[in-house]
Amino acid sequence: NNHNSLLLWFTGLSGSGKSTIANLVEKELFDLGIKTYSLDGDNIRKGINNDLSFAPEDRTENIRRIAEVSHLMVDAGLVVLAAFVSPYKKDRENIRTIVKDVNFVEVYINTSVEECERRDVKGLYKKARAGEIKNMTGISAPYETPESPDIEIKTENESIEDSVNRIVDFIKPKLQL
Ligand code: GGZ
Repeated sequence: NNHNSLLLWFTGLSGSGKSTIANLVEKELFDLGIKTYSLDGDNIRKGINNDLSFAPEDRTENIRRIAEVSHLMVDAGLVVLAAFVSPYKKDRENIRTIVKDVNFVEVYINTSVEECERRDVKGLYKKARAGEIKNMTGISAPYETPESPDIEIKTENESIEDSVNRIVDFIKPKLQL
């Protein structure tokens, strides 16, 4: 059990700011001399999980595999930052079971679906409204709100700098610096 490693898990809607915040947290950790690795849709859904869709059972399998991979990476001594919609409560609870003995921090990036749709960085909400994408979280698929995340970030009320600092301050005591 490595005391310099942990799993930081970001959950929230598409476009909520998970990856943006995770990347800034990673930068801060790098400056503290901590070895990190980030997992997100870009490196996971294009690789190991390229056989999975956004149907509920595939999302469950997506999260399960990511939790297993994260467990290995944390075991290897890394701080792992995982940014996935992870909309189902039972899937998020399963992460805790899978990584059991390692430090696990759940960060809920709470941005309203209205705001995510306004931003629509990738044009996915527009496509979902047009019926071109099915199972779009927040539109045609559920997002089950985390009830007791370790950290909740309301991106519409808090600056990104403050959010990043709050996360870094929360995990610092959990690491040997
Ligand atoms: C939600 C979708 C969908 C649907 C494609 N629903 O903003 P993004 O683009 O970069 O992040 C979203 C990503 C979600 O993949 P995850 O692996 O995080 O999802 S889950 O945890 O639920 O398995 C979005 C894009 O993929 N995307 N279609 N229908 N997000």
